[in-house]
Amino acid sequence: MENGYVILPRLLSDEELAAAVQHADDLLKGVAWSDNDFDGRRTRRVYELLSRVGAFEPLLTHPRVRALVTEGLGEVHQFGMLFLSAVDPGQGAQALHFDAGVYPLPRDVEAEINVIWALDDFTTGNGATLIAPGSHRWPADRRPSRDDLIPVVMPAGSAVVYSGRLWHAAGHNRSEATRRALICEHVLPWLRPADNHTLATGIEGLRSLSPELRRLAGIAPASPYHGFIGGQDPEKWLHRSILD
Ligand SMILES: O=C(O)CCC(=O)C(=O)O
Repeated sequence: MENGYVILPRLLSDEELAAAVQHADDLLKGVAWSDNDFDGRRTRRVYELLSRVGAFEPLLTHPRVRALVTEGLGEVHQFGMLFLSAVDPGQGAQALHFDAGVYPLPRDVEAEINVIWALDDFTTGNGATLIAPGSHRWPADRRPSRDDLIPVVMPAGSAVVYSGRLWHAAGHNRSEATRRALICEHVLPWLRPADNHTLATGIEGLRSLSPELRRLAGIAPASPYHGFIGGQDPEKWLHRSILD
């Protein structure tokens, strides 16, 4: 609450980490570098992960992370942007930003709680995420200086959970190896999430998700009527239409 982030070291078992890394590598096959400076022209990104969750499921639903996100946003929330990121050698530091900056909300509204899962060790040399501790409480006109930043150094299998108001950026990868991460935003249920998960996942894809992931895909109504389809809870609608 005070610093705007917490590092949860070594949350994954060796088996879970190895499976997640293998899944990441499978998804990254044939993926080209991004075509813009913000994402990074030496960075590969994979989106639409809810239609190919695979070995990422234990990361997306990890109870320690889920508890923190629920504490910050309440029981009902949804994924915002969700992507696999591979920061390749030579990728320079990303532009500093805070994720909730996409919403025209006052700075004191906590609209997002986000997670970066380290699939490789995050080091000062390979572009560990840079954060400005406490910056989630800064006024709207304050920007971080170099002295405000620290790297999120953590071993593979760890996660950093942080406020969507925290200033941060991917660091400069000066190493010889790729730095892979699973980045998972969670937003309040009445906001439009950055990614369109329902369209990307499709009706059959949504049905095949676990109930928890389906809720996080945006199926849980924000409140009665808010998010309904055909006048009812989309969870009921999805299952009723199987029977039709
Ligand atoms: O990869 C990272 O360390 C952070 C990436 C990030 O903040 C973003 O792309 O929005």
